[in-house]
Amino acid sequence: LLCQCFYRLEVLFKNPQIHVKNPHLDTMEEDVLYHFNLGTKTHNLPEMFGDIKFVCVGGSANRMKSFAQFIQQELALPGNMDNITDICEGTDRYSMYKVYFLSVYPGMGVPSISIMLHELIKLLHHARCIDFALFRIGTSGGVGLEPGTVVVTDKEVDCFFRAQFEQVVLGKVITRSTELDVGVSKELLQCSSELDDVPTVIGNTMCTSDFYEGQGRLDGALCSFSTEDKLEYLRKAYNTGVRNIEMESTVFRAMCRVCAITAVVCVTLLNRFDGDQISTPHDVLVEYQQRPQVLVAHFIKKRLGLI
Ligand code: R2B
Ligand code: URA
Repeated sequence: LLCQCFYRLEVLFKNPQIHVKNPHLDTMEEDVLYHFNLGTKTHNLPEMFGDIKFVCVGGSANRMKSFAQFIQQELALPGNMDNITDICEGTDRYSMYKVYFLSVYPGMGVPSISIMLHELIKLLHHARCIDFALFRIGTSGGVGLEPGTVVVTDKEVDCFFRAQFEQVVLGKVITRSTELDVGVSKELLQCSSELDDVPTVIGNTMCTSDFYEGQGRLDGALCSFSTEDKLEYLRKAYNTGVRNIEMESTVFRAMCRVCAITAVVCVTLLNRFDGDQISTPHDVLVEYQQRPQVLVAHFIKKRLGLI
């Protein structure tokens, strides 16, 4: 089974080699991936990472560590995972665990994940990885959904419900699309129907740059709007197809869609029509947070023909 699993890991995803879209990189003698504490001269990146077939980013540092251990167990991969070490521990910025796949904690919010993605995409490029997929797993606020529902993202939208990611570059706004031609969302939805306790829908995910006012919460340190304003905005979001709100998805898709198969899978911790505070008991939240992991693990196992 083990040999079969390794063999199959090679054919998990069909995707050409990653192409970084930066001509300047070719002229550099060395590339230091500063926030990972890795570099092309100091590390043999093809040897360290060349076998990577999928990458999951999201959650928290601890969750991504236990996710690596969970996948190793589920796929019966060899190695002692009790002492798994953080490849980025020299920097304190991000956390990264490797077991034939990468499990990365990218911090919270667009600026943090965007720095991480620049270095991750270059890492996969330098390591000459081919045929792999990138998943964002995590938590979110639900819009009109039962708490605990998993949302597999159809389209990542900004706060104006546009499927795009805007960034200021050299004083000008650059717009990158989050629209996807080939996705795996339907395949993930099918997987969820084969699992107990992973209620899942496909919907749009709104990405914001703030957890409080930016997500229409009334419970931040500042609040500039009324309850009616908040509900009207959430209703508008719902009517355009938004089913959850989080803080990284647009830049994740915009940066990765050109170089890998991608999927965004986030569990909802609360229904934002019912409130803003996350007061669900800790053990219930822990179980919710495992749902995207269970779904992605099932998807991988199915692709590998293990189930
Ligand atoms: C979901 O949860 C975090 C905020 O609590 C943020 O990283 C996100 O996208
Ligand atoms: N993460 C978010 O970004 N928003 C929520 O409401 C819950 C988790």
